[in-house]
Amino acid sequence: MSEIQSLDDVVARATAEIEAVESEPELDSVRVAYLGKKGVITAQLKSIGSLPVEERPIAGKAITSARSVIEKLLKTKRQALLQIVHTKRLESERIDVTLPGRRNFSGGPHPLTRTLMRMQEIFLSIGFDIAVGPEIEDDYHNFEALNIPENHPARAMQDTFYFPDGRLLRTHTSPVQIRYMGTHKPPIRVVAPGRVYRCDSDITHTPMFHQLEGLVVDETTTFADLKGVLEYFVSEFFEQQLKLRFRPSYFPFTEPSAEVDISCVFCHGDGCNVCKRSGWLEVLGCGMVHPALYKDVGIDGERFVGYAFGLGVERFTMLRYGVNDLRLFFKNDLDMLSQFK
Ligand code: 2NM
Repeated sequence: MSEIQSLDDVVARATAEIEAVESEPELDSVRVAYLGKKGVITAQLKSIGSLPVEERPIAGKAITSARSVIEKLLKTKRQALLQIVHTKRLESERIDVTLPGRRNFSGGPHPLTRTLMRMQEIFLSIGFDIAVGPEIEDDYHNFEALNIPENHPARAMQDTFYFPDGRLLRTHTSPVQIRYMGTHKPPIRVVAPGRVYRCDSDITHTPMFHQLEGLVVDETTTFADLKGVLEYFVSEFFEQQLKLRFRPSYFPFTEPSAEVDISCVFCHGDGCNVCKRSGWLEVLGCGMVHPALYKDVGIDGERFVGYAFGLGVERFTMLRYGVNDLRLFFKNDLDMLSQFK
């Protein structure tokens, strides 16, 4: 009877200890204390041998039943502890699926790229080819072949970026057309878009800018053809019927040469701030190809005539999108660029 009473105490103590446990390692030490090799219950079982034979079955039953009660308590507690760990983990890893998603910032072509693509589409649609060439050029293709004399100011160090070996960064895309004439026979219809470089930097000039130049060479090409193509091009580009005004000018590579004004795309000729109340915007240079350019490329200047023109891509982009500062194109300011998507 005394063993049974003390067994009840053991179970009561074990129950209280298991109840108080807060972690699995703690629970394990309680288990060892009661059921381990040197545990309380194990000691009780060992002591059965010293009891009188007739008491042994009763004591054995009582001890094993106490053991199974403790085992059951341990098992239940272990499950409860696992449940707490699980709940805590679910809580900490909770995802609020109602939160708005992270924004996906998508880029787009630079406004100058968009203008270049738009210009090329227009010229492709009227039968022009597109040609590109090196940005590092030699004196021959950039100046000499274009009839630009040795003493011309454009050749000076303060206007052109020279490399120590005499090569240079092209100052216009005309060398592309010189190269094109060397590899293609007339009829020629080609535009050359790309980067060009000049030693110039102020609010209206950047050391690198973009040009698109055109060249047509055929047997019956006239200045009237040039006027027609330019009028079609600028009207398509600005999506409005524009008037053109040709003013006599001079370029070494064309004769005669002209500067081209378009009726103001903002005030349509009435006069505004952009056109300085003149109603006109200067946007192009052009002329009939100087016969000297045909000499080295093997085109017969008696049989063929041609026209050429050149324009600044930045200027066209500013007019089309209403950008009032050239330098905005080169700052990579996302607030500015994201307006062109
Ligand atoms: C201009 C004005 C006039 C031009 C000439 C050529 C070439 F190489 F074919 F002869 N390309 N572009 C030209 C003519 C460019 O820009 C204001």
